Amino acid sequence: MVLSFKQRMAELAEKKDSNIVLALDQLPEDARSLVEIGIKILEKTHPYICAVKLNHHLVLPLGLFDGTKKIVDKAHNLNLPVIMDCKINDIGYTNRVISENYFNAGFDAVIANPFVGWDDGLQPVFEVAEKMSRGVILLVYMSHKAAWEGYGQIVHDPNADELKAQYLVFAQKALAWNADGAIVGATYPEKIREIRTILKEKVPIYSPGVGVQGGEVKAAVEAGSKYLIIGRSITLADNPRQAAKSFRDAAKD
Ligand code: O7M
Repeated sequence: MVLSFKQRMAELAEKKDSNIVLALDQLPEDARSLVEIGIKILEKTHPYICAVKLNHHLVLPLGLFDGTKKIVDKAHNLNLPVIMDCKINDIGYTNRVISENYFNAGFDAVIANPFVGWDDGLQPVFEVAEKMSRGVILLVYMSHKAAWEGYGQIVHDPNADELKAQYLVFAQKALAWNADGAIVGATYPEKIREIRTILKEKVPIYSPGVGVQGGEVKAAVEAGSKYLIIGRSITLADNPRQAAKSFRDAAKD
């Protein structure tokens, strides 16, 4: 039986004793190419992380089937799944093409925005992911300062016929659509706690925002984050290996 992305992540996190997802975004300035630097950081940090997340920082300059694929292949050689943080947010037809391209380039999961809804929105993304045994992770509450403007607005929930915060409706969608994960900023532990009461063990919470953005490992994990997405505090550290290990150890404690 093929394991779902959610199951693969849970197994790997346990096997590697780490819940750190490395955001391979901004890399230190160096005479070498982005691919070489990215691969070097993976070689240094891989014992202490359970997955890698790429964003447009590398995919735009490197090209999807060229440099990016080399990084994805390297991560796979190190037994690390790779998540594409493309925040899919378009009509269904376009969303299908976006997800097919990322999955064909080897990505194990994509991140999508539930704002576009299901019908002719994210349904095709979930269909492609299921067919190709990949994952879909949904944004539920972002880590930045203005997150309240969109994710925190009060909306009418037609199912319950009541007013509630947008992120609570998104958490319910993550559950109903059987998403492989939900993104909730580590900068808002109280939101993690609230969303966790909806998702329980069924949809794991991935939290970016630790370190540079001000979020703390302990507060996020205690509130219910299963995975921590960490970028600059590792990639730009003097010693990325040591930084990854410290975050891994702090999360374990
Ligand atoms: O640790 P950092 O701040 O250097 O990097 C955090 C990464 O997580 C970076 O790739 C951001 O684009 C991403 N991110 C957030 O910082 N906040 C969010 O709310 C959501 C994400 C993200 O990963 O979205 C899926």
